[in-house]
Amino acid sequence: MKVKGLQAVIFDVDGTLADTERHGHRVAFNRAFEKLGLEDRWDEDLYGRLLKVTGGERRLMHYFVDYRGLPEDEAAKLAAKVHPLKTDLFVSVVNDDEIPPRPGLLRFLNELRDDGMRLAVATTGTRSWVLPLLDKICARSSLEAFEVVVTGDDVRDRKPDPEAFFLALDRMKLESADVVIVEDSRNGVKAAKAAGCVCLAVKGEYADIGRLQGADLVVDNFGEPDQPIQILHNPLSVDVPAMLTSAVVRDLHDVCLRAEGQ
Ligand code: XBP
Ligand code: MG
Repeated sequence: MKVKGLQAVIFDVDGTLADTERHGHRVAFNRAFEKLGLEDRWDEDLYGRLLKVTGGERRLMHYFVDYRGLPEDEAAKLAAKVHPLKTDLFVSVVNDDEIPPRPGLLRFLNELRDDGMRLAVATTGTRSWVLPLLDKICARSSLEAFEVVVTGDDVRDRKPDPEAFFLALDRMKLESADVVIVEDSRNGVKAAKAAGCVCLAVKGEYADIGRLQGADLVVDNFGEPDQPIQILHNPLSVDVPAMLTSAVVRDLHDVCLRAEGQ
């Protein structure tokens, strides 16, 4: 099959487009616990450990069973009660607080768009906050900025399962070899590789470099003129300048596919 060359870039949301977890989602979970009269509070360290489970409701279930010792049926009921409230509270965080895009992201998105690249989002998060967050971050309608937005509402399985990425590919009528996926976490990189795609990791606030090694290139940020990127893992020795550009992503894609004999 002749590979058409890079057609699209698919972005994860949490940790990739913005640092939403430590001071965003975690705060919303704690506000939900408080509103429901629960004693639970997730500090920054505990939340970092709980992030190994993607999907807020599944994370709550994991916490109530493994940390609070509740029976599964009770834990499931409580998670189902907390999560919708947390989601509403996170929408307020998105609307009221400034959750800035990661450094260099908007420059990178504009470069990709100007270079004719199709753009999509595939996240484990809940659609009711994803769309307003994308609107705020991209300072334009999310559906203008991204051709396809796949959220946790659209899939049964969460990352590291690749279902969200396969659905994005299906909706864009593309194959795995046509895209590069941008992720920030171990679960996200595993999902991208399980989808058979080239993966660029922009290390997230909670990610451990050692656990991003499955990615084809790992950097610390998207890069700005006054904030050059640091290369954290470059197994294919791709030529990476001080900022991520469309040319770098195209080169990464070409080098990876050549290395895979495609
Ligand atoms: C990150 C997640 C989400 C968020 C919380 O997804 O795992 O669950 O932590 O959002 P991604 P919800 O990195 O794929 O964007 O509570 O809506 O799940
Ligand atoms: Mg993420």
